Amino acid sequence: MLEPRETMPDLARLRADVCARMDKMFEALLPLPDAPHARLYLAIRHATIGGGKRLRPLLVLLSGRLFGVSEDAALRAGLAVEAIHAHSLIHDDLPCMDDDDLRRGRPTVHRAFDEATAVLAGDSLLALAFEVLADPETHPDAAIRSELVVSLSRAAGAAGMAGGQMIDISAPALTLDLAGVTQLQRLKTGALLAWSIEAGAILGRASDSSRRALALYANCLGLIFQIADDLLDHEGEEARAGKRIGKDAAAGKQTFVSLLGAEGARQRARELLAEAVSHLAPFGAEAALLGEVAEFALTRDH
Ligand code: GRG
Repeated sequence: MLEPRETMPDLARLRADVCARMDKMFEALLPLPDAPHARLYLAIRHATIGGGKRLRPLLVLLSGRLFGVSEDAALRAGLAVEAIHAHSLIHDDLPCMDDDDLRRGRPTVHRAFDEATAVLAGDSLLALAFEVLADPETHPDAAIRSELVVSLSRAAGAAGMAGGQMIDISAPALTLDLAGVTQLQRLKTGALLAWSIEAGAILGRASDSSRRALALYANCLGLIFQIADDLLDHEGEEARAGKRIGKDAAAGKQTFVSLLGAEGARQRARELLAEAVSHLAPFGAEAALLGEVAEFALTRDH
């Protein structure tokens, strides 16, 4: 059990608990088979266990708490989005995309294993996400499970994250302006973060007005998260980030930092933080930790 909200005001501690729970859940779902394809399981475990900030499951949990959603249900939906996130990182690191050797301070999956295994590990995680969501253990009501599956499919697919990745790949040739970069990041990074917040509302049968307020908060959060990512890519440390930095400039991509300057981007993120918190007003003190997540998204160092 995670500690109850009353004794757990500290976001860092709650996040550490979510990290531990995610590791345990992935361990339980991915036992190593005594079979010829055990290598695939090793690769998936490499990508999912023992790393990452687990921001997306944390968001499902905090959003779900606003509507009385059980921890178990929220963390199952959180695991589903974390599986898709891991799929996207494995595929993004491949030589045909970003060609990276380091992720979360460890060799990327195609480096630790090989390219074909990395493609299959990413594919398997995409499938695992929907297996978990569609399981009655996630929610007894099939209509709720179906809404989770449909909305996550949209967030991950061509109209969401994968579409954003397509624009990103084309970005050096497109010379995007601020509206273009915002649109790219809303899809590539924002769609899964927004789904994480929406998932808590779906599980808790939240009202339309609550969903609208959370969607506005999510939009700000996604942009804050991406501006922080751009700043880390611009001025962070590789050892701390656990991944190669300075990639965007080297690839000739437009980012919030290249368009606004580092200080301008930081200022824009601070404005978005104030706006994000304002959208949480209808939920009162119950939503304080979501406000802290938005602050963490900006001040994080990796
Ligand atoms: C390959 C379909 C496909 C999509 C790839 C999300 C994505 C699209 C690529 C990831 C590349 C990247 C570094 C994007 C910037 C924002 C981002 C998603 C950063 C990583 O997310 P964190 O910081 O990672 O939450 P951790 O390691 O903490 O889980």
